[in-house]
Amino acid sequence: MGEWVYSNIEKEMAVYGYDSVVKSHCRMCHGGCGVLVYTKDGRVAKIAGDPACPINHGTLCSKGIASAQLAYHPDRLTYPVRRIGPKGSGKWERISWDEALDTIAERILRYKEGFGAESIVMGYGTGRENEAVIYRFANLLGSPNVLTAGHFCYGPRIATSIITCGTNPIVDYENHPGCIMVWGNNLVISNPDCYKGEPFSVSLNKGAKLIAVDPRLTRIAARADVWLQLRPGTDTALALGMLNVIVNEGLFDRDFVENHVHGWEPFVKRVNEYPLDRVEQITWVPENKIREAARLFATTKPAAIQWGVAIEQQINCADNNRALMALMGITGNIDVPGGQVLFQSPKIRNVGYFGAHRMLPDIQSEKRLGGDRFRLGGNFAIINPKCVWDAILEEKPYPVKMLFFISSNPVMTRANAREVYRALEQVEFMAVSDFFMTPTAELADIVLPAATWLEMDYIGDFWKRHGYILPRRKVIQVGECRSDHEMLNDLAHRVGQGEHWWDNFEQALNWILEPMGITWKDFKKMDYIRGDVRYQKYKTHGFSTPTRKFELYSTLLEKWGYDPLPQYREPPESPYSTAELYKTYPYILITGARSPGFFHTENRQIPWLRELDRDPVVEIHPETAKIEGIGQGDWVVIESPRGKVRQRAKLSAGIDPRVVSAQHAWWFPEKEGPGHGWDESNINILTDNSYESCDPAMGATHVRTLLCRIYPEKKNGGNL
Ligand SMILES: Nc1nc2c(c(=O)[nH]1)N[C@H]1C(S)=C(S)[C@@H](COP(=O)(O)OP(=O)(O)OC[C@H]3O[C@@H](n4cnc5c(=O)[nH]c(N)nc54)[C@H](O)[C@@H]3O)O[C@H]1N2
Ligand SMILES: Nc1nc2c(c(=O)[nH]1)N[C@H]1C(S)=C(S)[C@@H](COP(=O)(O)OP(=O)(O)OC[C@H]3O[C@@H](n4cnc5c(=O)[nH]c(N)nc54)[C@H](O)[C@@H]3O)O[C@H]1N2
Ligand code: SF4
Ligand SMILES: [Mo]
Repeated sequence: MGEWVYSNIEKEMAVYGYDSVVKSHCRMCHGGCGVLVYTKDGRVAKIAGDPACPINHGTLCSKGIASAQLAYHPDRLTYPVRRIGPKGSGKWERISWDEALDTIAERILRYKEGFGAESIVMGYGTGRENEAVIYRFANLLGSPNVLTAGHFCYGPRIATSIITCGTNPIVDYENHPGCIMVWGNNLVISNPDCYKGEPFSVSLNKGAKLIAVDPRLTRIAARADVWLQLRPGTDTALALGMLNVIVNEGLFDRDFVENHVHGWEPFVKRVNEYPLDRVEQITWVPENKIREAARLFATTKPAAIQWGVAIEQQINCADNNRALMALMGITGNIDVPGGQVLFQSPKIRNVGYFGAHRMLPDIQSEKRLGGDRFRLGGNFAIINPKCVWDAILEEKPYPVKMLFFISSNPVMTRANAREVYRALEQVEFMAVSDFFMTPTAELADIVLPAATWLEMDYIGDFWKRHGYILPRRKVIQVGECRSDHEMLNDLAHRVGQGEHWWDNFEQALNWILEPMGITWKDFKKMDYIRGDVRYQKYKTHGFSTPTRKFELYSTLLEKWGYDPLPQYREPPESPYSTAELYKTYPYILITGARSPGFFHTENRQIPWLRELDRDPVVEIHPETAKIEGIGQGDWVVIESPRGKVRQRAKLSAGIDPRVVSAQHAWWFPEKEGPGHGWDESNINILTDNSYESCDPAMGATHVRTLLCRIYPEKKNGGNL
């Protein structure tokens, strides 16, 4: 393979006059794909997939290919700025890095002294491979408050798998599962976390059976042997129904159940509370389909569940995860080739260690916002965003004085966006690090210009659980942009953390790699390193849980005061739990299905990517459209009890007529004015963040199970 790549590269270089080709590691999404970056006259001229990379085998998505349009975008921030007018005025002046970091450091020290380190909240959104440095900085500062998307994204999968079996089980596509159950996930579009759509598609082409659990007829659902079109938010009931079939028909793995699980009897009692007639009523999925899927999953070996974020953005977040883990476990698919493997990382200092979690004193960790309310989240250093907004707006339980967002756009991406906006307007001091002046950055006091993946050296996939690490190599420098790693390393020295940091970030990379006896310079010459691959490790070591077993019955959840077994709760807003409201808001609203070119709020200004989707789109069934007088492509108003926004209608027979699916994260960089239309189509104006509506253990907000009404914009006089 390697030879093929290089002979072609030489030909291409000669024909097109490229001056170099750098092997690197894309991070336009959660990252992962190996790339070849071609340069000409010192600039990136082309990006191609690296066929020798074990993650993507030469394939790339549209975002990876368009990376240079991000790096060289004319609107990019290329130097630090300070706001000189009122918040949102759009008036900024250029300052030096020294002045920017000195100002931020001075505020940090001032608030720590006056209000305690907990009054400073560090924040990021989804994973950008900077989370380990952010946690390190916060923990050493003594702040237990790092606001991430972890309450309703990926954090729940990690937290629940750690308490159930010690780590996150990853689908082993390299050994081709015989059956794949894709649950609330659309990986051929989203390529999320540890996964890429390509190896999944290869396993399908090799003949894997496919079950899809999704309220929409996605491309994956269209290829499925069984498609379960469930009512949004009823996943736990569906999984318990499938478990009921597997338990009562004796389709489980007896050896695994007898020797390796904890809590079988109470578990069986619980699944018996979910007979299929009850489950059909809750989920809207016909009994026979549930049975067919359960049998197919349990009797095809090996089998795996490809789970996605949809199961997490609900009141049943933790229990959805736990019920799906029970399905993986009792069918004997944990840690077997082609099943779900508890992969081991290479022997380096891992993200948890780098994040210095152990260095946060207990007395500070006890102050974590919402830690006593959402105890599963709190125990994994994850906080619910509303706790931060309340601490700013009402100073409860103590005042938060400073926010430092490093790669997040919370006015677009967190529930109840108007409350988020108010909190950001009110907070005493806010710093942001980003590529662009986003609606969130517009409310900051200081904005720092961040480097893209093309502008940094780093150990790619360091945080993932698939067992690989790959070098990301710096190719270019744009303006004064700096990586978040270098920026925080520098800031740490200014707030008295110097002894725990390095003279430059290359030394940090050396420190991470040190246990393997190599340096960054050695690693830079390598393609990748993979941890040891061994299966069924539990047979000799047990699972890394309090009982050393696979905990169907969670002893930790019990200790923290929760039901130790998965159970179904009706969504906080639904045709059944809020029947009165349903009369006025007669559709179930799901939000956030991904589109290929965007990454949440990102890329709306990238020409190749905006061309793929010009406008925000809401999917509705043609019958619903007819009832509401909506035509294909019309601008429509979507309204919930909390507000309304506009998107364009896309009619699709692949969605239940009672459900509508709206896109999230839409703003319009091309619009004049500091807000750039942040509240016109932002679906999080409609979402709910009340504590009662969140998952009680994890603190996840239910951005996928709302009620709404929908009507043509013109009926409303054209104004919102
Ligand atoms: N209604 C609804 N809301 C949702 C979702 C949904 O499905 N429905 N999904 C949720 C999920 S799963 C998530 S994870 C969150 C994501 O929430 P966020 O992470 O807040 O979303 P992004 O738009 O990706 O914001 C990232 C910002 O960081 C910048 N950025 C990107 N890379 C870097 C970097 O390396 N360094 C720095 N300093 N800046 C960088 C980008 O320009 C962008 O402005 O959104 C959530 N919001
Ligand atoms: N291009 C692109 N890629 C991305 C992102 C992006 O914004 N754009 N975001 C990244 C991030 S942070 C994340 S978390 C991942 C998420 O990636 P995925 O996990 O693939 O999530 P989604 O595409 O949001 O949703 C998956 C499916 O869940 C379905 N769904 C909605 N409600 C429910 C429900 O109640 N139950 C079930 N079973 N299914 C439901 C939707 O119809 C959708 O098809 O993608 C990552 N990758
Ligand atoms: S899937 Fe992610 S890592 Fe791969 S090319 Fe696309 S953006 Fe880059
Ligand atoms: Mo996410």
